[in-house]
Amino acid sequence: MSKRVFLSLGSNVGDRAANLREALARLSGAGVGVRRVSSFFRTEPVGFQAQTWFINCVLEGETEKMPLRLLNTLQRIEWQMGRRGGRRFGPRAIDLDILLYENAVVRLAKLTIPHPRLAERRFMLIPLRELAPHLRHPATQRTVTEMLSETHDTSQVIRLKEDSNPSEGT
Ligand code: A4P
Ligand code: MG
Repeated sequence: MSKRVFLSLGSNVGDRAANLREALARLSGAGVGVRRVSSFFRTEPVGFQAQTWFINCVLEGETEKMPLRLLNTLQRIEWQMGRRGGRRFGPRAIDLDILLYENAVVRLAKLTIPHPRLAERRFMLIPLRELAPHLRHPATQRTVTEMLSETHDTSQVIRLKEDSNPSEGT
């Protein structure tokens, strides 16, 4: 039985939009069917102000993988795309996070689903709203639209006109 998942993709090193596209292709080749992809957004870094702005998007996918297997797949792709540790919240060619996995609530040392910072991240909520505004957080029961209107995050998230035009702006 395949499961519906929402994944967050982010990059702030190199050709950021190309990195997102490469990750989407690698996911498709690794057992994560890509159903829909949000627009790409230029996003102000959250956590470290000094970094280059990110490009973020969210995908709706379908997979047979159990949550920890899926995490493993994401980490393998991050590794293949040149992520070699580095500081937490620091610059990265690609960061792949599991936002939602069906209605599952998972609390393990290395995996929390829904993503623990989903409600505090406009760079996750705004792309997610494009795909699923009425989707509910399985623990808080808030919809994506509600989480956005309630979040304290004020960082900027700007939709790119074309996902092929990553070079405009910062
Ligand atoms: N982990 C736990 N739950 C999950 C989950 N649902 N999905 C664990 C993915 N991983 C999860 O992640 C650290 C550990 O989190 C993993 O080993 C996994 O076992 P990481 O990717 O190695 O490190 P990270 O990304 O630096 O930390 P983390 O916790 O993922 O941070 P965030 O909250 O994702 O923030 N600003 C903008 N504008 N755009 C961004 O994309 N990203 C971050 C990272 C900070 N600021 C940003 C952005
Ligand atoms: Mg991460």
